[in-house]
Amino acid sequence: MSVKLLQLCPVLPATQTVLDANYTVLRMPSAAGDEWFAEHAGDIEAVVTGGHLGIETSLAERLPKLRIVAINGVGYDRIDLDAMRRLDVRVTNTPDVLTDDVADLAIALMLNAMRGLPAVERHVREGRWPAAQPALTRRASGLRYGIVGMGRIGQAIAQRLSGFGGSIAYTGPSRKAVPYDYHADLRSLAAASDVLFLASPASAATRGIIDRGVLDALGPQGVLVNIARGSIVDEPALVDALVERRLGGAGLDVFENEPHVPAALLDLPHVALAPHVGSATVETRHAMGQLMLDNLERFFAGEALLTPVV
Ligand code: 8YV
Repeated sequence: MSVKLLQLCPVLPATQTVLDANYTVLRMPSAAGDEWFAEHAGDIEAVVTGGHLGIETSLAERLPKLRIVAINGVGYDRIDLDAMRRLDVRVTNTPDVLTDDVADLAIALMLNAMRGLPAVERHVREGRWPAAQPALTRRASGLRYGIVGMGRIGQAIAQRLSGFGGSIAYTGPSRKAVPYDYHADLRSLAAASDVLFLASPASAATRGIIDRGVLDALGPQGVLVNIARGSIVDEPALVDALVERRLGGAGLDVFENEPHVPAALLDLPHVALAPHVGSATVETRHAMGQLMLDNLERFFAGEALLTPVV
């Protein structure tokens, strides 16, 4: 009898094939009631979930044999880690394998917001080139770049930016061994930046830290790029700043209430939007799936986890 595993998010077909071959995979109906829990919950030992999804503590508490939550993603902000420790549940994630793709997307969003690539492409596709040139855009190189969160992804963004000329500075809970200026204070970093990249993990400590004061410090020429989590930003304050042009632009892959994007952002030409696709390449999603599977396999073989969170 194979281990019973509850799958909360879709994975690539190749990953799914391995899951199905090695586990008894269950999915939870959206309206799972007491009957479903009575029939299945008693012997579920593993949960597979996405970084943006996590697992509610109340669900974990209803799975008495749960031993491991394997996240197919790097973020673990949707999981109460203290609760998992209390329930004696291990948690794994998929760091490193997605770093480069997420950093690439951060640069792409900066370029989309500043060079207006979606708009100039529409200009060509809609046959408007023969009649008119598109509006001029803004130079994205040689600027003062600020990075909030100098972890793996922040460092990968900095590496890419080093090819853009200009200067790089960062903030975070502590100074890192990197050759960039450190600002202990987020607002001071924003005031000293033309483009501010958000690459920090989401937590209670980072909720809403990009507030009106930070956005105003970034200012009417400043651009905000967020490839981390929507919760880091006070989203209504961001929308107001963009609509009132107190902020120069934004490139956003993540939002407070995904998949819902504030309607006011949809028509703003100085805003580039993406539907949380930082890690969404075939190569990276395969690597994430494999790392998630490897963690599960090692756990049930009694071996050390490759990328444990808890
Ligand atoms: C994905 C992510 O959206 O890794 C993360 O934390 O947010 C993204 O890679 C997701 O986790 C895929 O399941």
